[in-house]
Amino acid sequence: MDNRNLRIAAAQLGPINRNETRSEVVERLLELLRKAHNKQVQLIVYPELALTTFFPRWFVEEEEDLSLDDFYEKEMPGKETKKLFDAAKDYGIGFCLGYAELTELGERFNTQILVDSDGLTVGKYRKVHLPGHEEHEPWRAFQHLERRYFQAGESFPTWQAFGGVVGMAICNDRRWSETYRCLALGGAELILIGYNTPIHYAPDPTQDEHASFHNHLVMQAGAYQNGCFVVGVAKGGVEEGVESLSDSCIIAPSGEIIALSSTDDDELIVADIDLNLCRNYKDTLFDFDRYRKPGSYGRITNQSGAILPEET
Ligand code: ING
Repeated sequence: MDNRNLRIAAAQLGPINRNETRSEVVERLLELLRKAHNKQVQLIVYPELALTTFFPRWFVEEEEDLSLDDFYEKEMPGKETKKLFDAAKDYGIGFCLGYAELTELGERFNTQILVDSDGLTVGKYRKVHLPGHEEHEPWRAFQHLERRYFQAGESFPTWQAFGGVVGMAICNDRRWSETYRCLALGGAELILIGYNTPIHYAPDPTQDEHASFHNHLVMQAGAYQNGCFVVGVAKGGVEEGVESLSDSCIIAPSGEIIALSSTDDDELIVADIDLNLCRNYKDTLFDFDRYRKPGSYGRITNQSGAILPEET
């Protein structure tokens, strides 16, 4: 079978400060796009919430000089992001971009879009797994109010694009094995995941030292168990005082990391992948149709929490 080569890039971002304008951020995205163009990249992946600082770290009350709505996009592309769409189309480069979406109906989503090389939006994904808490919890060094500021998406769509089948996930989604399996059952060969991950996890600080290990563990496992390439792209560094994980990476269906960032700043990492490598796993060890036993997996969709066995 001839190969299905794709040159893909993870466009990691360093911190975006609260007072940085969208136009200034778009200039950073364009600089990474230019670097990608110079390396003949075909698809560039930006992080989660790539247009603003990670505002769920604050309890934002409506004030005269700041409204929560200021962090959301009411249209995509908007007037600032149109520059990115136009440049990508001129270069013939597809891209994946994470942003806070405010719909005409007033719904709020943590969203990622996939745009193909002629500038048309192929698909949109809305984050399903929302971590953190709903109410202001002042005991925390910083908040994690995604469950207050967003509503959850309800599905894991996939699309035919870039010569294969592409799916998207966002940040906390990558920690749940259901994410990868649902995407792979939709044929996904390439899963694009943006993330903003504080190193410190207030409910259990013993996890902090494992932040980098856990980040790669879940994406490497997801890639291998589903015969997929996975691209994980950070907004990292110390953003408004919060130390956030970088370690952006590109992972092969073997589970191996084939490209890894080395800074906490804006950084482009590139890999040449052959989507046919997915077949090595999907047609053998992880031949879903031959080996999976959905009839035995009822608990996975019938329950949210665990149901313990009777005392013996
Ligand atoms: N961030 C985090 C993530 O799942 C989190 C939530 C924070 C988990 C700190 C663990 C520790 O990577 C988002 N945005 O989902």
